[in-house]
Amino acid sequence: MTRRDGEGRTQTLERLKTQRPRLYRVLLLNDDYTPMDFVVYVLERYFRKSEHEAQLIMLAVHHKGQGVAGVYTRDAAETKVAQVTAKARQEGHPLRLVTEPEP
Ligand code: TYC
Repeated sequence: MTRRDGEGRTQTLERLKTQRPRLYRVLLLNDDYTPMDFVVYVLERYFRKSEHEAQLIMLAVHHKGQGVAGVYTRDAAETKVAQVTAKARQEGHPLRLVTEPEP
């Protein structure tokens, strides 16, 4: 942070609180066509989930319509969406992912 002192000089002041970047959720959206195995594969390979965790998340998305694949800084979240969407299209699946800021 900078401000002017009484003589017009610029002062640099230290910030007392550490700045943390805003975090974004990557949400997986359900659809009727993407195979369950592919969603589990994506969660393991791109979101570093165990097979068990990946199966639980995939089933939650299948039943509830959406679910959190992971939480990242904005750049990392957008990169995950781009990478996974590209892989899904390459394999012919309509899988969709979106990001949303953590409250
Ligand atoms: N609903 C899909 C099916 O029955 C499976 C699925 C799960 C698709 C999660 C997308 O994000 C998703 N094959």
